[in-house]
Amino acid sequence: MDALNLDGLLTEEERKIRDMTFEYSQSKLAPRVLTASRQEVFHREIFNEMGELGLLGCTLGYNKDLPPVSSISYGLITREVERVDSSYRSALSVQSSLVMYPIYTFGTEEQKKKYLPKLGAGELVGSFGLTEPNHGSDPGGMQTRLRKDGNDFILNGSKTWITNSPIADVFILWAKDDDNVLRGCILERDFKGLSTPKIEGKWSLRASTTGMIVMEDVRVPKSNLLQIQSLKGPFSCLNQARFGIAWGALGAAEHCYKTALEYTMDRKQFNRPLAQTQLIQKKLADMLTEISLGLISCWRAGKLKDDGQLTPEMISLLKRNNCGKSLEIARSARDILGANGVSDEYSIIRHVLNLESVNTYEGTHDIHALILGRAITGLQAFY
Ligand code: TGC
Ligand code: FAD
Repeated sequence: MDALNLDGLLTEEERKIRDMTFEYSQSKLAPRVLTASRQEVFHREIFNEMGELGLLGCTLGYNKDLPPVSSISYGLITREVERVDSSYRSALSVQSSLVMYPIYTFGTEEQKKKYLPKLGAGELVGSFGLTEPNHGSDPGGMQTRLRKDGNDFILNGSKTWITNSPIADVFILWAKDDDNVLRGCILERDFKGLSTPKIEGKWSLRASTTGMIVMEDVRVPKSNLLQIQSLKGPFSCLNQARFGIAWGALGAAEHCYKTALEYTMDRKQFNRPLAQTQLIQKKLADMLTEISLGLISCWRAGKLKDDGQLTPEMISLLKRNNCGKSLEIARSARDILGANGVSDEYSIIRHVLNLESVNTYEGTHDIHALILGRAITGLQAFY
C-alpha cells in the first residue's frame, strides 16, 4: 500500500497521531457512516469525540496544554478521517481551518478566549460563509453588505452551500462594508434575523449537513469584527483547508484502491481471479502510482508549509491534482466492482459521489488550473 515508503519519512510523533486517528476513524466513524449517509444525518457528537482527541485546530497551539502538531500530522489526520468519508473530513476542515484559524489569526484576544477553547473541544460547531447564490468561484463579487449603524453594523444578504450551517453555533461571515472593502465577522446562532435553511436533495456528502445562511438586518456588534480587511482574509483560510483536502482526498482514494484490490483477488470470472487479467492489473497499477506520488508530494508540501515556504499556487497544484486523481481512482474502482460498485454496502459509490463535491468546493478543478495558469504566464484568465 505504501509504495514509496511515506512511513519512512514520518517522525515518531506523526506516526502515533496517524495511528490514533486511524483507530478512532475505523472504530467510531466507520460503523456509523452507512446509516448516516443513507439517512442524510450528521451525528453531532462526532465534534465532541474529535475535540476529546485533540484533532480540532490541532496545528494552532491556541491551548497551552496541547502543543501544536506539524502540518504533516494535520494532513495525516485528514487522510485517516476521509478514508471513512469526506463528510467527516469536511467537518474537521471547516472547524479547524475555516473557523478556528481565522479567529486565531485575525481575532481579538477577547474573541480568542471566548470561542477557541469551546470550538477546539467540539462544544461549539462553526461554519464559514463565503459562497453566495450568485457568486461561487468569484467571491470578490459578493453582494452581502455590512453597513455601519452607530457603534454596530447591520448585515444583509445570503450565503449558500455552507457546510454545517444548519447545526452551527458560530459563523465566520464575509461581507463588504460601506466602502466596498471585504470584512469578516463572527455571528452567533441567536442573533436576530439569522436563519439557516438546510439544502435538501444532496447526493454527495450525505453524512454532512449543508445549508444556507440568510441574514435580514442582523445587528453585529463592532466587537465581533475580525481584524482583516481584504479578500486575503478568506483566501488565507482556504490555503489551510485546501492543504488538508489535498491529503484527505487521497485517503478516500486509498480506501477505493484497497477495496478494488481485495475484490478482484476474490472474484473469479472466466475461471480466474479478476486480478489475474491485464486490464485490471493496469488499473490497479495506475491507482497505486497516483496515490503514491500524491502522498509524497503532500509530505513535501507539509515540510514547506512549516518552513513558511508553501505558496498558494503550490497548494492549488496539489488540491487540483489530488482531488481530480482521487475522483478518477474512485470511478475506476466503481467500474471494477461491476454491479456491486453501485451498492453503498461496498462504499465505493459513496466515495465517488463525495469526491464530486470535494473536486468542486474550495475552488473547482478548473479554477485551480486558472490560478496555476496565471502563475505560469503572468496573464489573468478569470475575466
Ligand atoms: P485576486 O485578485 O487573485 O486576489 C485578491 C486578493 O487576495 C489575495 N489572494 C490571496 N491571499 C492569500 N492566499 C491566497 N490563496 C490568495 N489568493 C489571492 C491577493 O493577493 C489579493 O490581495 P490584495 O491585497 O492585492 O487585495 O482575487 P480574484 O477575485 O481575482 O480571485 C480569483 C480566484 C479564482 C483566485 C479566487 O476567487 C478563488 O480562489 N475562487 C475560488 C473560490 C473558493 O475557493 N471558494 C471556497 C468557498 S469555501 C468552501 O468551499 C468550503 S468547503 C468546506 C468543506 O466542507 O470542506
Ligand atoms: P460556479 O462558480 O458557478 O462554477 C460553475 C462551473 O464554471 C465550474 O465548472 C467552474 O470551474 C466553471 N468556471 C467558473 N468560472 C470560470 C472561469 N472564469 N473560466 C472557466 N470556467 C469557470 N462554500 C462556502 O463558502 N462555505 C462552505 O462551507 C461550503 N461548503 C460546501 C459544501 C458542498 C457540499 C459544496 C458542493 C459546496 C460548498 N461550498 C461552500 C461552495 C463551493 O465553494 C462552491 O460550490 C465552489 O466554489 C464553486 O462555486 P459554484 O458552485 O458557484 O460554481
